Amino acid sequence: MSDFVKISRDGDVAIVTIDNPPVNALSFQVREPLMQALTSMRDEPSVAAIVIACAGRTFVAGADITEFGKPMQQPELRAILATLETIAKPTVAAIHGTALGGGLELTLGCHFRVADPGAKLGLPEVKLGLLPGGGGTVRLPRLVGALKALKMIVSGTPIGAVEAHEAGLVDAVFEGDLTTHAVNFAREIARKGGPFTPVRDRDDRLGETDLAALDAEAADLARKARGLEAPIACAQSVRNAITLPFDEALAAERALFVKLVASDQSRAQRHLFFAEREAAKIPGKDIVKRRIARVGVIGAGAMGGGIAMAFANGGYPVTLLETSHEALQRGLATIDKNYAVSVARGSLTEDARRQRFAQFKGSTDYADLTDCDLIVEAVFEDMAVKKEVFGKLGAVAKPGAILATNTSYLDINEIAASTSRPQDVLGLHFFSPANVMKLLEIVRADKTAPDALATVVDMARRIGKVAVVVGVCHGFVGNRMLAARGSESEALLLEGATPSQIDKAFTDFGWPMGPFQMGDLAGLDIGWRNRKARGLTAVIADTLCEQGRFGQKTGRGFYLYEAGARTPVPDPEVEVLIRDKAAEKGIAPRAISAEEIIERTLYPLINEGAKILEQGIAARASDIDVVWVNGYGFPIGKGGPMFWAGFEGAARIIERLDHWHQRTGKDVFEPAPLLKRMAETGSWGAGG
Ligand code: 3H9
Repeated sequence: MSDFVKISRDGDVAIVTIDNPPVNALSFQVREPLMQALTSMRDEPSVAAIVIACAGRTFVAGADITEFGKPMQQPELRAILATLETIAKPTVAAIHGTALGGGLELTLGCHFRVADPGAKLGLPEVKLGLLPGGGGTVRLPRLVGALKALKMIVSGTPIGAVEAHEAGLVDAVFEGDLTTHAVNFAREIARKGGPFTPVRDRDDRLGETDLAALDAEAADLARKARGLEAPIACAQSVRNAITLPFDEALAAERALFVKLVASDQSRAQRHLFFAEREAAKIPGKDIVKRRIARVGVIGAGAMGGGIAMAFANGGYPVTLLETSHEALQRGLATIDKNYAVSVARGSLTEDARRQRFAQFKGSTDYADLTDCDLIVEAVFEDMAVKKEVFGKLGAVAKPGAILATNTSYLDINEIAASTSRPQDVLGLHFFSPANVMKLLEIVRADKTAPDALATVVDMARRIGKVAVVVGVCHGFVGNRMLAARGSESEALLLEGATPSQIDKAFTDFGWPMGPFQMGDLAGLDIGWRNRKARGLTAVIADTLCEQGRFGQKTGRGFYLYEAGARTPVPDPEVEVLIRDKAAEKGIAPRAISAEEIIERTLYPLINEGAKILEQGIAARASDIDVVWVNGYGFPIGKGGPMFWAGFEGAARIIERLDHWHQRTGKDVFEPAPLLKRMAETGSWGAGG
């Protein structure tokens, strides 16, 4: 017996309970006593069957991720599974909460699996840049078929208990006390008598595999992997399960796992796993939070509508405010249409659609916001307009209501000063489309009260957002760094690169799209307006906007778009424009390599990140990574810009920045002191 694994008895059934809060990860401290418990119960004549269960809120949620990259202490999970498979008495896993990764693999070493109706089962290793390394790719296809296993393993998305039951992964789903049901199930099976076939020897479902269909699916997945190695290794390993004898397939899976666990991509993805959880931690965690029962959203345009949907999806009733009845009806109709699309795609049931839509109350009267506990404005990005809104909110909102602005750039301290209650004001910077994008920059203004901040950090989790707390500056973390990237993308055009050449360097690097495709998608007029307000220029982008080329919405931007299509088509007119503007500035075009494109655009971005850290706008380097991966599509396999800087080496980054600084004299190239310290110490400091 140990603190982490306990054995109890219910008559002739032994219950082995794992108790390693918070998620029962299979740490060394669990594996050792678990192995002992299983061998002793195997050899105990008075035991007819064994149930493996977990204490606390979940079944085993996987291997202990913190152990990866360190020498693995014995026994490993593989050895536990091999021992489980020597047990002739029935073994039953009782699954509640989540059985993930090594947790699900542990259940696959059992003869049977029973589950609570709310349980979720999956192999999410791919999200950590890994493949299941405890036999999951070889055993799961034996229960659910190769195609279903491939989809589960390559997506990493868990399935519910009912689906798992239908698929053959779970043998029974029980309402009520799961351990009692599992014990009765085990006893009944033992009474009927064996032999009981371990999953490794069940190959009845392997014969049904259509290898051509499997290969087609794997090829499609490889195409979508965008340079990530893990999804391809997952697909290869599932194929091995079909084409190789069990032990050979298992050995091949192990070899792939060992290679991946040591890879930069997996290190990067594991960094992100912990970075996301770290980002949600703010000082004063035990602070008493305010209650949010109803949310108000001002503005029912694309942004406000998306924000309102995000809240409704998280279960909050929403009051949606517009200036006119027509605008309100238009906004509500768009929301309704968006939900209908989700129903048509099968991601939402008709019932859920009705429930979500019923959360909305429309209004054109500020007085209707008096019962809201959190009010988010998403009106026009203009300081005077925002101040007017906050002035009205100061008058109508109930005492203690949190007043949030969705501004992307404006000074929230100035906005807060326009109310009589600056302690209640903060920024909630959603990313478009707000009901889809995971990132939420929570902006703490100088006078924001700690309990207001803590309340919205909790709220963010409830609506499924990855929250990062940032400070006030122009563009906060994400857009401020984006500006550094943008100015160099434009400079590269003038020096001889084309938009498609730059965008291709980005997609080859692993981004979903390059800066010009992204600009066209978001609308070039947004940046144009913002530059004009600040007296800045971007000669190519400004000229395109002057010509009414705002991007996809006008069918023309840096690229051409056929009616209704989103595929960018290079436009010779734009290339002529770029060369003309370069000639006007006396810049002779030169050949520019993909390597230079990446370094010229991303090194200044990292440099800006270092300045942001120095100024305390972000608390940790890893927070900046979370912003870039979740809000801007920075490739997960590189871990975010600040983590990737570690791969590149700060000394090299400084050397290139110095070089360009001498050539251009631009501030963006002036290396931040923190970057220099990174070069000396190899760390950004906290969260690096
Ligand atoms: C694997 O299994 C490999 C095998 O195939 C092969 C082995 C040979 N390890 O997310 P939360 C911590 S790979 C260590 O906030 P929730 C987490 O950091 C693994 N720590 O809770 C946090 O710590 P803190 C495959 C872990 O309720 C705390 O637990 N499995 C692990 O929102 C609470 O986490 C996965 O990838 C872990 N495995 O969500 C599943 N998991 O409080 C990973 C969590 O100090 N886990 N922690 O910040 C999850 O997806 C979610 O944690 C879960 C709970 C859904 C379980």
